Amino acid sequence: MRAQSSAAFRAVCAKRLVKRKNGSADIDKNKRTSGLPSVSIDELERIALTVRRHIIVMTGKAGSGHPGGSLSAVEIVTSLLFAVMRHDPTDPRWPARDRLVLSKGHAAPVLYAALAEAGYFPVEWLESLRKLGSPLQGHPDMHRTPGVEMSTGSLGQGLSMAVGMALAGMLDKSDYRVFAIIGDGESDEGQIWEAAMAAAHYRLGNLVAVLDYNGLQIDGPNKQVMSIEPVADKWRSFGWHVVEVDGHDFRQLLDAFAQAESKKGQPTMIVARTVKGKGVSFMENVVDFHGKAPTVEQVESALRELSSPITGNGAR
Ligand SMILES: Cc1ncc(C[n+]2csc(CCOP(=O)(O)OP(=O)(O)O)c2C)c(N)n1
Ligand SMILES: [Mg+2]
Repeated sequence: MRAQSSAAFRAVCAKRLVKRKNGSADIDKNKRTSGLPSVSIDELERIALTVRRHIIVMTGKAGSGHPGGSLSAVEIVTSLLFAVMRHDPTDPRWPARDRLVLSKGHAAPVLYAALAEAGYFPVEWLESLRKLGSPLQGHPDMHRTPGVEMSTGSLGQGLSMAVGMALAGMLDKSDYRVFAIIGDGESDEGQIWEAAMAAAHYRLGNLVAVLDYNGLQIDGPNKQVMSIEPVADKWRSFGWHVVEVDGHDFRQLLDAFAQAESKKGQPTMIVARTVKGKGVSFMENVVDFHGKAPTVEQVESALRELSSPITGNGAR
């Protein structure tokens, strides 16, 4: 049950990301993207496939964890770490880095898999998920794991911490940007809306949140537990710029992130419609796989399904 190795990807990506850093820091401090090589959609889709396979293998090996909400966020996290953010896996504390806060911290496997692929730590670490003493605990721990920006898991808090980071960046006159990923069940927390109000009040144009809108939470559909509709209107009424996308379509996601970058003085919310368990037929839209690991047989079956990339229109 070893995770699929993709050293070639990591080498390509590490080179690109370092160039990204130099492109910004050495060429022109104020130009974030000048002279940077672009990442192809094909390449992103291949990385997403690898990340999905890691999620299955790691949770299967751990015998616990949260595969459903990890699989729904694969394209969101992959876009950020491989195409959008300015960061350097060889220098995780680089002061000018963009920050990513996984507010829905239970989806740690997707973050760990993408960080490993980006080169923050060896892919072999993924096999230690949730083991006693491992750097990869069940929820992200900023003191243990390179690339983890904020310890999360207590739902509702991550967005507030991202607001604080964005405010600090503004006060320091730094041009780093802050990204936060929240869940739709997590949106039941009142603290999310306090953070929403504060971000608009402080005109945090350097803050982008993504809602992983997979329609399910821990024990059922959001619509039954606590509907968040009309969610786009809610965020607009809180003063945010809102973009709605298919959260598994890289083109739509990258367009939305580009739009967010051009918005000054206003935070952006990307409402990403996703499928919980995306990519594995017996996990898709199944509440049970919120917090249940696949069995050995299910790992084998899932890996057979995850043999070719998912393209923008959902086809393989
Ligand atoms: C404050 C708090 N209350 C309860 C939980 C337990 N919990 C973990 S995940 C989850 C459901 C989250 O649903 P959602 O945000 O939709 O996550 P996703 O579907 O993306 O996995 C709950 C209630 C928690 N982690 N924190
Ligand atoms: Mg959900």
